[in-house]
Amino acid sequence: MCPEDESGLDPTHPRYVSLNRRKRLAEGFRTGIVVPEGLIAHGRGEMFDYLLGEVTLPPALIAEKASAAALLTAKKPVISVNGNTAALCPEGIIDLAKAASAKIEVNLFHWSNNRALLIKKHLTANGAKDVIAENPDAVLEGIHHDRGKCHIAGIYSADVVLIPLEDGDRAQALVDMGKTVISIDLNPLSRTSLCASISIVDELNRALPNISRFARELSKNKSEAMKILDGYDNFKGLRSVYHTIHTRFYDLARSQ
Ligand code: PTJ
Repeated sequence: MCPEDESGLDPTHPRYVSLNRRKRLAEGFRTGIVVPEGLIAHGRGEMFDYLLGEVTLPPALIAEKASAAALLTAKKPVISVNGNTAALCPEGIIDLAKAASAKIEVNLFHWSNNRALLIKKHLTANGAKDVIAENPDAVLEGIHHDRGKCHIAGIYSADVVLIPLEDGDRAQALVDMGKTVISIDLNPLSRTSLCASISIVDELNRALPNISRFARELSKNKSEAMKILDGYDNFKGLRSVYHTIHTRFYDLARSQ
């Protein structure tokens, strides 16, 4: 008999971490937090994580530090949370909101008031306070569809928005509204990664604790945070990710 953890998974399985994430997502799907499309999005993310070697690359770490700096120096920082993000890493969202004094807004691509409430409940059960979720009272400029729904007290009036696992159209709308947009997206070719102000090409569960750690470090030195932001070059980071994938495949091809 193999040992099992409380989730019923075998911790000695070589893909235990990945199986655990799938389990959280599948549970989220069963409880109505995650939409079916979210399962597809996760598969796409896993595929890109394979290409990256399932590690936080140096350019991702730089982007995570710059993101911490942007959140800390913001007037109104907001973390946007969708179904996948809530199911995968509620602890990470809540801890980052604390570390960066950011608001949490449930903001959905496949909007429903009921799902927003379910996600709010899930976050609250995990220790979140003051989650903005139901009854949106604003729309993202240029998005005349349910997926534009948001809150004046949250994303609509925010100056810096963190958007994990976000759709490109909505990401672009936030950029067009003049906000500093931080994406977490394993696909370095997605419209979201290409249009964000700071593109973190890393897995959500690795990225969030890194940003929190940097936020705690930088909170003691805001002028250092400003300096980091001033010197940050997003396209340099994306080029470095493309280069890493290329080199990784080149080396693998030569070694076989
Ligand atoms: O809950 P909703 O209604 O707001 O819908 C959420 C989804 C994810 C379905 C919606 O935002 C969507 O359709 O997103 P996309 O356009 O599929 O983009 C999601 C991006 O996140 C893709 O580029 C994936 O590669 C990436 N991704 C998936 N899982 C992870 C990830 N990036 C980082 N970490 C992950 N775990």
